[in-house]
Amino acid sequence: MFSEIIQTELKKQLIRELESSQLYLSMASWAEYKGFDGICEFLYDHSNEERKHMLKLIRYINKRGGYAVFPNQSSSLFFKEFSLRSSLKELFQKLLEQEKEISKEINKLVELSLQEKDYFTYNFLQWYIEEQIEEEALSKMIFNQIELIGDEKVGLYLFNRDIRKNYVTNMK
Ligand code: OFO
Repeated sequence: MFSEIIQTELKKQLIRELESSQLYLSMASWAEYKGFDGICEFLYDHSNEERKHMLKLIRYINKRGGYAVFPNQSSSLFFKEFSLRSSLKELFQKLLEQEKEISKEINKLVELSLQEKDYFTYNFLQWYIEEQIEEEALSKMIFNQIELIGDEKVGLYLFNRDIRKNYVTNMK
């Protein structure tokens, strides 16, 4: 049974995925503007991934007989922006915090699906758990590297080059 409460909470999660996508898009634009051509590709790619996570939720809600509606355009999520004055370290710190926040919400959803005895949703959410484990670990690893490099220009140059080589899946 697909309860109202599960539907409502899944809809909130699809908005969070859209928020992540929007935030990473804003970060990608920042990185491109600053000349980090590898980092920006990573972030554009990450933004697209988050949009796919949102789509997956929309399709699931509708498949179960719900209706995945969107908030109206005055919602704050359309203004998620990464400040031009921020640093690269702040960018990856924010990204890590965002991923941790999403993991927390996924955990709550899993708990709710068990309380509601909705094993279809419980099963559906396993994919998100795997995904968050990977994304949190990757974000943490990148943040640690950035902390290590600091303002060292050669280090930043190599990092920018390596991130393009190692992590970007959908190159232009
Ligand atoms: Fe949607 O995977 Fe991260 O946030």
